[in-house]
Amino acid sequence: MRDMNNINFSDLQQLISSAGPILLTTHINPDCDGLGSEIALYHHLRSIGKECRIINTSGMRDMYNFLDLEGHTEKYSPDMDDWIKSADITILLDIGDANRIGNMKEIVFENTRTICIDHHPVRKGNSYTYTMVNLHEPSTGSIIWKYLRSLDSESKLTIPIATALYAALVTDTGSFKYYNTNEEAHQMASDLIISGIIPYDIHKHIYENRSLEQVRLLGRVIENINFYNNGEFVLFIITLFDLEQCRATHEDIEGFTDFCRSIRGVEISCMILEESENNFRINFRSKGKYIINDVAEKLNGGGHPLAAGANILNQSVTDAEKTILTLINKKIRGDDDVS
Ligand SMILES: [Mn+2]
Repeated sequence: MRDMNNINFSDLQQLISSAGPILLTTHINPDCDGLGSEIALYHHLRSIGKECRIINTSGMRDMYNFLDLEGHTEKYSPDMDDWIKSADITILLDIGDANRIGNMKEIVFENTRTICIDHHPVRKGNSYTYTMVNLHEPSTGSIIWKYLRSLDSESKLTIPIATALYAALVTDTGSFKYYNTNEEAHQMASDLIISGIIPYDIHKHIYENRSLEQVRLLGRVIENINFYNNGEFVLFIITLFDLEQCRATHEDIEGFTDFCRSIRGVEISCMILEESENNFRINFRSKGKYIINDVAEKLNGGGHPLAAGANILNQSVTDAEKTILTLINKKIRGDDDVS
């Protein structure tokens, strides 16, 4: 995955130190890894006197406000275009596919140099000026942690930085459960705890903060899951109607695909989420017997071997479901050209 534009920490440090204003951003519907990475980097950049802003296409879920008590993250609006045009560099965090910065894409790519920092593979056709991609890192926050440690290995990280990085790490490793959890993940956690964070406080914000609407929606999902391929494949569909009935939002689906994967005998779990009429977000999770990012790639998506996603646009839900059942059936039977 190394290419000519893949930079190392000292390259990044040089780029930052010689740069004018810096824009930080992450993908639409940002998660704790994207937000934590940009917030941690923001505090660092400000501490070295850089002018920078965090501007995201989507707003932030209220439950993540603890990551940004001072309110540095901003939601994009066109009146920010003048500032964005004045930015020298944009650092895109946790976003290997530039399409996932939504309606900021054009202004960012036309006016600034771009650095993609990620642990997902960069999608083909993306034209980042530089990339810092390491597929072996459990989170993008882990890359930021290593970068900050490459600058100063001695002193404690500030509480806002350590909080942001811990949230990134704990969510992307599924609380240190997923296959990507390694020794360094625990070393990073240890370093952040030494820096003064209290893991349980962060855990409470993220995991003991469910809305009633989310629990209602999960109940509906559990009632309506379907099993295929001798129970190895579980599929569930959430339509706009389901969301409306539960008064839930797209944000409330976080963790559902993982939850369904946790059922005994299930190897692959898949969610079809109707994001707007006849447009679907597809999430795949695998327990490890099958890799599924190749399936996601068939749908022009991508991701990690055991956690990937794609979009299916302008199809009926029945057709979207059929497409997925066919792909997964081939994958499980092993008689396909997918793997
Ligand atoms: Mn991530």
